[in-house]
Amino acid sequence: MDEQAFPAAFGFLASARLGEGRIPGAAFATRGTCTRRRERLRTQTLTASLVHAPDLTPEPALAREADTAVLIAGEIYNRDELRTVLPTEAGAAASAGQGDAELVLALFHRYGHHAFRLVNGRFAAVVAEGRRVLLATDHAGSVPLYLRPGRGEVVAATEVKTLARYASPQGPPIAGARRVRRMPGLYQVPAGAVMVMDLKTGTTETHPTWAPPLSRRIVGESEAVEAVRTALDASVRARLAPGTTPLVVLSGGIDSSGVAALARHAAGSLETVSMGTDTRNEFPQARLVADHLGSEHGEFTLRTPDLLTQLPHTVWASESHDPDIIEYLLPLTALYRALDGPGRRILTGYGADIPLAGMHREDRLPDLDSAVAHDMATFDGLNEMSPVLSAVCGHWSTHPYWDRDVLDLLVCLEAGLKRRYGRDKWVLRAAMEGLLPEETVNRPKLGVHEGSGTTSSFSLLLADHGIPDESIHSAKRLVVEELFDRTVVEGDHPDHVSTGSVVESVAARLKRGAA
Ligand code: AMP
Ligand code: PCX
Ligand code: MG
Repeated sequence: MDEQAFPAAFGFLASARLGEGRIPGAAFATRGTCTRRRERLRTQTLTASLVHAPDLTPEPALAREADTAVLIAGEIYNRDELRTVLPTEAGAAASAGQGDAELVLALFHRYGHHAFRLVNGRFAAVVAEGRRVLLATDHAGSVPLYLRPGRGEVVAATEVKTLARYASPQGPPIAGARRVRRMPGLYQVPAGAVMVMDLKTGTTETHPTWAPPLSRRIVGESEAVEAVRTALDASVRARLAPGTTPLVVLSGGIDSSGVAALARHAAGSLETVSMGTDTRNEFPQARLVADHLGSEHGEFTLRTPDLLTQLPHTVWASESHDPDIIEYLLPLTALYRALDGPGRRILTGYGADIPLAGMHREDRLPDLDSAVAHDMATFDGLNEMSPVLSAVCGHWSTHPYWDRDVLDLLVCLEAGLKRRYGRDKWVLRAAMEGLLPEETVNRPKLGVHEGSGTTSSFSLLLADHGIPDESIHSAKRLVVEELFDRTVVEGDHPDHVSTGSVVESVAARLKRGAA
């Protein structure tokens, strides 16, 4: 396994405690090796179970100097830029392969909690110093981070299921943090935020480190196209592991095809994989791109009933109970689970439709910008980019469109650049011209849940259980919530939770309610 293919840690369960600490044990959905670590500081002890790729040392995920300790899951994409603001020795130490925790530690010494305003990455981090504990997420909250706050001890984890035993109704309320369904006393750290807690008093402050741009920029066509191509290219390059062949999950739409093209040019080689079901696939469109780029391409087909049996796994991994999001994530879960063999670093086109309003299919610009503003204001807490979705099979996934710089740029482009000449996502399509077949650049694309037939098969399953059309969406919500309660709150393994029986019980409940 190539060392560079993975971050030093995929996730953690950590405790920061005044005095002596106990090392918490954890059952993660993330597949990997668990390593325990303890750092005794002057007034507190930071202990952690880190889950990481087998055969790799998690040491670069931890750093300690005097009375400060840093723990990080995930990775940083603007390392070189960050090093330029550090004193030469700290910059040199951080670049000597000592890892992202070392880099965060050096930034923290210089900027305090404001350090997290500088980082462009996919991470969740804990900093312990004195009697303070800091919990930080990346701008997108793409690695979910949960906590049980308290006086004397704070427990934090990248999977909330590992905190289930810490749930308690007496938990103090916390301003600025989201509560977790049916897990009283547990909270989720907001996207783009650092929470600072005082272990002695139990008080908490939440500082935002990022917010989606609200303003829009008027930019000429060619300048906008060039900026998008440059930003996306840098984002893809930052996500490649040197000396390895990138793997892109390819639907054949412009989003993932654009990532595939840039990855192919940057790395010199490429692997791609597409999935479909027996009711629907986009294999020809993906194959066209794969042939054009000369990638080593794989296809696999899933039977629709087999796809639906994976619903419990999708909820268990993402810890999301939003029915629309679960529908988007279901085919991806199936795809990641079908990629057997050793863990891989995977690039996806996920998320491009949010800043570009790609799902919005009409010409009116006010509605387009309403969709962008709405989606950018509501993504937090949905966990749609959780690394656990692929890490359940030992893979590390990353999403170039939600790179902080790419996202800032795409969101703030005026709506007329997003929908132009009757095309959706025009600026992205124009940026990819010349890199992809003309047909790929111009083709309007279905969402992953449509292209793979997920939406229709989930609806059909509910209809087969006698649920009337007008109740399908609310029934989906009930099914997904029940799956969350079983696999996340109660800790049942998803292999032992049957989608069919949950659907049956929801159908019965709805019938009783209607009677
Ligand atoms: P979409 O909104 O369809 O672009 O879906 C999000 C991302 O998931 C895509 O950009 C691809 O990276 C991936 N994806 C979606 N559908 C498929 C598929 N059928 N096969 C492989 N990857 C897919
Ligand atoms: N997508 C979208 C994102 C789904 C919408 N999420 C949201 N509004 N928070 C994308 O890839 O951008 C599909 C299938 O389309 C997933
Ligand atoms: Mg898309």
